[in-house]
Amino acid sequence: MDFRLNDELRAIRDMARDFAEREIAPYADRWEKEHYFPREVVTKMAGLGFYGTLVPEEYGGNGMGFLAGTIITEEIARASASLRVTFNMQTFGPALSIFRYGTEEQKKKYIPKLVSTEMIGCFAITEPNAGSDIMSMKTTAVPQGDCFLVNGTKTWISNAQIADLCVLYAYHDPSAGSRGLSTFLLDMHLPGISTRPLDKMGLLSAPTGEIILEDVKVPRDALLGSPGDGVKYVFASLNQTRLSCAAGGLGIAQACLDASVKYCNERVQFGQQIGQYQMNQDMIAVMATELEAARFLVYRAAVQKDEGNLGNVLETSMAKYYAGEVAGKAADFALRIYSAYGYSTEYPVARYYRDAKSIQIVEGTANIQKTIIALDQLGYRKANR
Ligand code: GRA
Repeated sequence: MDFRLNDELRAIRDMARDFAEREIAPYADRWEKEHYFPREVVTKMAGLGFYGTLVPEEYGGNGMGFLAGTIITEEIARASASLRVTFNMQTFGPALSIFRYGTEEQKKKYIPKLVSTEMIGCFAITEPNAGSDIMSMKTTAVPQGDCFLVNGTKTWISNAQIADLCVLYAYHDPSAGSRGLSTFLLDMHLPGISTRPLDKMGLLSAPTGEIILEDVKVPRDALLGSPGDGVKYVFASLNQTRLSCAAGGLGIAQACLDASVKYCNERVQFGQQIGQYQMNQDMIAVMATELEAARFLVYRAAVQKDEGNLGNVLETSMAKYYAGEVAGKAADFALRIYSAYGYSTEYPVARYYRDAKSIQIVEGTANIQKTIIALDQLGYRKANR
């Protein structure tokens, strides 16, 4: 067991941190206010290889691995939690699913364009009545002639309104239970697809929307992997995107700690810096310790994946659950330390507070992660596959 990052990973972390501090942090609050998705910055990140970590060179990636991808996500989230979402939409979700299950033709067609961000990706699981309960989704993709006829509504889809490619989960045979679920590489520019933007509390620079699918004719070769394997792919994909989401939680918590330390050393009340007060020291100590504990959980899950264990659902769920809680608490503490200035939009702390809540909700809520962990511990359902 070695707790130190090697030289290569330290260099990647420093590069991502430097990029985030120069190109993202100074503008993040303005972008949020304007609900602006800075695609030009995303393109720059692609130029640095940030979206190629899980993909080998032959498909335009750099194969640096899960821990590298995790560290990059963390550093970007520290400056803007909205921009951490792009890692799941390009790499941890679509590119990795296509790499694992796609045909050679599909890999060549899509992966290099996702890595370079020439194509913006998304994945569509959630529906108005299928949130935590994935399997109750209603979208169908029924075989018809040389196509699948797709109908349904997906909601809370990151990138819905800007995506070129969507990894869509839908029932090709609604009567076949979980064996009726399949996965499709949906060209978002096909006739019959419309989108509607959704407003939300935070992550305002990350577009979110509904996708409405009305008699969309999807060609047969858009099927990913085998028909009926959708259930396997959707849970396997969530087990990778949850890692990147957890890394986002680390970034937010680190931003909260950084901001709190700075303010504790600046702000003077009752004749001394507020960092001199033990009640603030308590919060700083708890934030620093819990963040470090969360980081070890997240990095361990990433290292396991780099060792080939992509079915580490238990450890990934623990990492996602705990990183979400730590981000939420760190944001709460930062707001207490900043008080009225934390509540104002003059400082980024209010943004951290809004964004931290998202980590407890997306990619499976905190309660879903706890359910997965508890069922495993109680011996009711083994988490790791
Ligand atoms: O036996 P079977 O053939 O019927 O299959 C079952 C099971 O074996 C079926 O799924 C299979 N399965 C798996 N297969 C491979 C279950 N887990 C796995 C796995 N890890 N790998 C149904 O299983 P079940 O046990 O009966 O499941 P369930 O009781 O229906 O639900 C389980 C559970 C609650 C854990 C699940 O539904 C779940 O994880 N729900 C959370 C939904 C979620 O995470 N949504 C995220 C939406 S995407 C998103 O938020 C994007 C945000 C973007 C961003 O910001 O990053």
